[in-house]
Parts: sequence; structure tokens; C-alpha cells
Amino acid sequence: MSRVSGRISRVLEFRGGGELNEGRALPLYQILGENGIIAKGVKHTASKRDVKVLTCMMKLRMMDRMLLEAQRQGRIPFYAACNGEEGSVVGTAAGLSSEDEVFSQYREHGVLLWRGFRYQDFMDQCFATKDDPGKGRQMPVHYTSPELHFQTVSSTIATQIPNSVGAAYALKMGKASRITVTFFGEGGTSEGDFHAGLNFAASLQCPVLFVCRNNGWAISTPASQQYQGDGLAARGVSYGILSAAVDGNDPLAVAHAVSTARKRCLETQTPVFLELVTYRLGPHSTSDDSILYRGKEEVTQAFEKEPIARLRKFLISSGLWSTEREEELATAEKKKLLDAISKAQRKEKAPPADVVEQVHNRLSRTLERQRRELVSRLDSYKDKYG
Ligand SMILES: Cc1ncc(C[n+]2csc(CCOP(=O)(O)OP(=O)(O)O)c2C)c(N)n1
Repeated sequence: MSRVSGRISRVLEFRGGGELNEGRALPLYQILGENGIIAKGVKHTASKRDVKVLTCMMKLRMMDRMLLEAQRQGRIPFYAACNGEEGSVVGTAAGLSSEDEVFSQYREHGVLLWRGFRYQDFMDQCFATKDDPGKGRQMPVHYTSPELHFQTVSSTIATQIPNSVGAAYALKMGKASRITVTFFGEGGTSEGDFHAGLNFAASLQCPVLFVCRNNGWAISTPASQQYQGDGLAARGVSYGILSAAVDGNDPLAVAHAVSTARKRCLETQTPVFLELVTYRLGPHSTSDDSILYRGKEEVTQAFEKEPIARLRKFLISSGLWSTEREEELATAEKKKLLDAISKAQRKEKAPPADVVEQVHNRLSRTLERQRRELVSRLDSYKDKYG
């Protein structure tokens, strides 16, 4: 398996892929080039699944745009979009089994969309309605879906990493034929939880797939100030974990790398680490203005590599996609999205009395008293709180 000389031999290789070196220690695996043309020496025939990946990415971008607008109009308090990273997120979803347990950071709602979360489910969470399974207690984009094997999002960076390793160990003990998958940004790799998680996974041999979305920025901190060395995939190698770097703007390469990595995780009951090299085209969230900390030129250059245009071009040239189909999709999805938003806006909000519901097995007397106080205060100031 070794491509790197000396003692480093934990580089995961993929069959039939193009490789970009770009001065990296670990080459970047690619199937679809930036120009929408299959890389030299690679065989790939366009399929229905590729069309599903494209349409899912398009829907995700439409939904993100609408929810960003909803935030700007003051209808929801916060939003974080996946803009530019759709290839990494939807590509990963396409390479997994739908029962693999996902521990996400907060920018991976494309996995939910791929697995069948409805627009209404997204809106109920973002608008904190009575139908939000999280009971309206978290900021928008902090989704949860036990049915779709998507663990509750926590804003605290990297805490999902050790959790996913523990869950993978439990799956191994239970001889389950599924893995856990944990997403994080390159910023998350500076947290202690990242190192603890990788070390536990390697030494306890846990079937967990680490997916690092290296999108170049952790809010206003560029990747160049986040780490030095041979890239993040090399960190997986240094922990004794089979690792690879993948062009995260190439959804076909991501899907293939993920399904290969998943197979390895399951067959060998060991972890695998994938670094997906991509770019965050928009701001970190609605709480920052990225124009203030990075140049326009950098964003314009990154836009040339973005995943949707790339796959779209390939599928049009393969005869599996057309501008007519695209217009139909845009019209139909826009209508569904607007319906879901307007329904969510009309729905009752999640009841404040549920603030500590299902958090503890049994409520302490103090919490019970505080809950009563909250309800009575809201009642006394109905005119203010509605
Ligand atoms: C433990 C912790 N520290 C800091 C923050 C504030 N914070 C929120 S997002 C973020 C940047 C994370 O960047 P990255 O992991 O690269 O993911 P990205 O947002 O780029 O997808 C920071 C520092 C936090 N939520 N949790």
C-alpha cells in the first residue's frame, strides 16, 4: 500500500483515479477535473446516481440561499450555509450506507437532504416550531434525526469526534455491520478532542470514518494559520490511521473515496481518515462578513473550481442532464421551499415549558421550580413574549 517511502505506509489508495500533486506530500485524488472533464487515465461512466448527487447539491444550494434570505429578513436568528462545499457533503452521503451513524459539525445538512429529511423538517428546526424534534431549544442548523442516523449537532467544535469514536467502539462490540462517520472542519483539527479522538480510534481500532472538510477558513482564521506540515491527511497517517486526501470539489471522487474507505472500516474494523480539500464560498455564518478578512480575488478563483458547475457540465455532456430539466427542478423546488417556509412561519412555536424536557431522566426539584418560574413569568408578560 505504500506510496510514500520510509516507514510511512498508511496511505489509502483508490483504483483508477487521477492524482494531483500540487506540492502535497499526499496526492489529491480526483475523478472529475475542474473543467468538468474526467481526469486522464480514469474510467467513469455517468450514472443515475451522479444525477441524484447533482440534483441534491442543487436543492441544497437553493435551500441555503432561501434560509440565508430568511435570516436577513429577520425571520430566523441565525444560519450557516454549505455554499461551495456541497461536493464534499453530498459526495460523502452518496458513498455511505444510509444506516451509518453520522456525527456532524454543523455544515453537513446535505447528508440529511440526501437521506430524505423533508424541507418541512428543516424549516421546523430553523423556525423553532412545535414540530421541531429538538423542541426549539437550539440555534438554527442544529438538526437531529434518530431515524436518519444523524446525531444532534453541537456547536462546541470537535466534541463530536470523541463521541463518534466511542459510538464506533460500541458498534464493534455489538458486531454491527455499520460504521460511524464524523465530520469536522480544518479548524476543528486544532482542538484537543481531535487528537484524543484519533488516538483512541487508532489504539482501540474503532470502525470510524473521519471526514475533514478542509475549506480553507475557520471563521476569519486561514488554514495557513491553523496548521503547518504536510496537510491534514498526514495527521491521520501520523496517528497510524489509513488516510487519503481527496479533491473535495469533485463529488465523484468524494463518493468513491468514501465508499472505499467505508468498506475498509467495516472489513478491518479500523478507522480511516479522509481530508476533503474544498473551499467555503460564503461567510462562515450570518454572524460574520467574509469580505472583511479575505480578498475577492481568492473567492473568484475558488469559484472556478466549485462542485455544482463541474458535475453539471459533465452530466450535460454525457446527455444525462439538460437546462430544461434544471429549470423544471428550480421552479418545482422553489415552490416547495416557499410552502415549507410559510407553513413553518404560521406554526406555533415550541412550548417554552419544554425547555428541560427529555434532558434529564428525572427533573431535579430546582429545575422543576425554575421551569414553573419561567412559565409564570412568560404568562405575566404575554404582551412582550407573545
Ligand atoms: C470549542 C469551541 N471553540 C470555538 C468556537 C467558535 N467557533 C465556532 S465555528 C468556529 C470555526 C470552525 O472552523 P472549522 O472547524 O474549520 O469549520 P468551518 O466553520 O470552516 O466549516 C469557531 C472557532 C466553538 N464553537 N467551539
